[in-house]
Amino acid sequence: MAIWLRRSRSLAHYLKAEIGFWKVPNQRSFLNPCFFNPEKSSSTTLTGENYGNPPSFLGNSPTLFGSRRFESIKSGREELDLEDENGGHQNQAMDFPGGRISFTSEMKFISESPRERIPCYRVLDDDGLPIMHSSFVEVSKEAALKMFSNMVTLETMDTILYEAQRQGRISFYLTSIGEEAINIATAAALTPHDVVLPQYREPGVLLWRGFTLQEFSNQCFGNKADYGKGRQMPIHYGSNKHNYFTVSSTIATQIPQAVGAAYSLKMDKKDACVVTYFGDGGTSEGDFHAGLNFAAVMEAPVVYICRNNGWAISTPVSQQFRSDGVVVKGKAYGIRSIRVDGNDALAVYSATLAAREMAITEQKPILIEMLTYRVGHHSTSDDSTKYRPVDEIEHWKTARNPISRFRKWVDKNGWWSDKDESELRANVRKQLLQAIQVAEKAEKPPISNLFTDVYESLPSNLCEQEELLRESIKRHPQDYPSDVPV
Ligand SMILES: Cc1ncc(C[n+]2csc(CCOP(=O)(O)OP(=O)(O)O)c2C)c(N)n1
Ligand SMILES: [Mg+2]
Repeated sequence: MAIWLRRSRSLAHYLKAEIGFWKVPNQRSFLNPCFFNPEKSSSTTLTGENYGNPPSFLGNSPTLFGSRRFESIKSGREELDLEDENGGHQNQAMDFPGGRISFTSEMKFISESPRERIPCYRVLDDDGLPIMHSSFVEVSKEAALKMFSNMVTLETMDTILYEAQRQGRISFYLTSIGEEAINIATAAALTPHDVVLPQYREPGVLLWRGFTLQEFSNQCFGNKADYGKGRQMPIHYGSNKHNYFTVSSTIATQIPQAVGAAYSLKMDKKDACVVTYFGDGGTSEGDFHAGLNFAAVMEAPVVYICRNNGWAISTPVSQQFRSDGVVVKGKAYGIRSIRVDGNDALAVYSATLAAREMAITEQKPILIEMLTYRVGHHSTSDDSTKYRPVDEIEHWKTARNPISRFRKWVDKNGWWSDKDESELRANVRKQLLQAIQVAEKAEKPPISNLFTDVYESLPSNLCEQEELLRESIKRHPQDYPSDVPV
């Protein structure tokens, strides 16, 4: 009996730790239809006024998830003498630096490939129908239409600026096609105070925050109005006003940087978190591992959003890791994690909203692995048909398209028509073409800008380089763009 009681107590503890994953404060559950079922929910509606505000469904106290610091930090020789299953006595647990660990007499290696893979949270099926009993945050008509319009705008911007590169008008471009739901629905779940450290395939977050088509075009054309003063390649957007760090092509550098930014929010007791994005390829960098470990140990409020789109340029995920994707790596670092269908805007939105709330109220990192697919080539410097089947691309472009799936759901609610859509597309196209014309004609930043903004006073080697550049332009004017003021 004593043994049964002891075992049932540890079972209860286990359940609290593991199944607690599904619990929220005051015994409210993620699965409780009062909080997520669209028919019954009222408190979790995303309205035009409150989108971006913290949801009330998580309350203010910590959730009962299993993540915790392990109980004991006593280093120790102390071993606890406990009764075993067979009624015998043996040393069953010891205090070890970092926490208590139980003993087992079974020599058992942890399997490298569990039979069941971590399931993927989704709300809408491929036909845009809510899946029975799915738990999600209701979205108002106004907010849903803003999300949908932003996804269409992003797709249109990508199509036109990609063409502009093909016409030789800009030097480089990279699309987010196929990943519009991750871009827009994560942005919709954040507040403008949340600090974003992007990789490079997330311009939709800036779009959602109000960065204009003119501002996107100015950056791509590197003109005088570009906030980076024309010193970066196209698509390296950044905006102080929008709390969006400038894109850095060096893969994964933003992941540990996000911990520092989040720790500063923590010290200032801000009601905000840091959100950092990266691709599956980013997780193959050491920075990913250092960053996650650092965030977990420092309890930094950062939401890690991995866009697992199957490819890192031409390297498929199967050549990057043998683990069950990225989500399982969170657990290894002591980070609460979830796998989400990245092409289902409602699932992306709900999971990000919950992750943000937990990161802030509990002051700890959260990892979301979004499963998606890079429908476009890696960039204008790539031809992905050389290394992956066209059928695969086509399948994701059509059957698993995130915009059309969300459109079907919006349609079913009676909120949208074909006429609305063609008007929207025509309008965005017209605005963007105008923005491109303006950006193309605008003056370029002067050559002197190449040397400013790093050092307070220019060091001698840079003075020398500037002189050499100016001499070279004088001697070979035909080799330098005539529209850049010298
Ligand atoms: C440190 C570093 N290594 C390599 C590269 C070259 N590179 C640019 S993008 C990329 C692939 C990144 O893939 P992923 O993180 O999955 O993002 P995706 O392009 O799929 O969105 C690589 C290897 C780089 N920019 N920086
Ligand atoms: Mg990738």
